[in-house]
Amino acid sequence: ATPERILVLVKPDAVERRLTGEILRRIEAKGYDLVALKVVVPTAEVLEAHYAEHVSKPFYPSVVGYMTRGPVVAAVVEGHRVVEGVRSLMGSTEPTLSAPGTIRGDLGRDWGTPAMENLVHGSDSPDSAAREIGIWFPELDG
Ligand code: YYY
Ligand code: MG
Repeated sequence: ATPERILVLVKPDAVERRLTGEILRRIEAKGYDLVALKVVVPTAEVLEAHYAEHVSKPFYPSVVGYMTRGPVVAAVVEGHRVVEGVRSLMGSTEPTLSAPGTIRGDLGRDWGTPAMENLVHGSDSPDSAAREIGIWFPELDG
């Protein structure tokens, strides 16, 4: 069976702060494999597909402004129970409340901006991962 996969996005705040290497380092150091990687400025269309569950929420316009302000690094990461593992490495959604030792807890904070700038995205289930990988990496099969 193919090992489990997750879509990871290093978000524009992390790219701006030159934290891409640090974030990917933590994922690789945990023992997961990078199987696809690219730098891309997301379009509104890609974000609408990606954030389908959030499009109608009040914070969505600020998320679009945040996520389209510069490049993101998109990655497909593979490994046993990688969704749970990467979600654990990321920490909880709000950087201020994320545990120390996590990416968001160690490197992120609340900047008081309209958008919650939390450095990284990781799919929340294997099904979400498959859906999101199709959006960001349509050139990958399976
Ligand atoms: O999966 P995760 O990124 O931890 O959080 P989600 O609840 O899926 O929200 C997606 C994305 O939306 C989050 O990373 C920041 C943003 N957001 C926000 O700006 N304000 C909120 N109240 C909730 C989420
Ligand atoms: Mg989510």
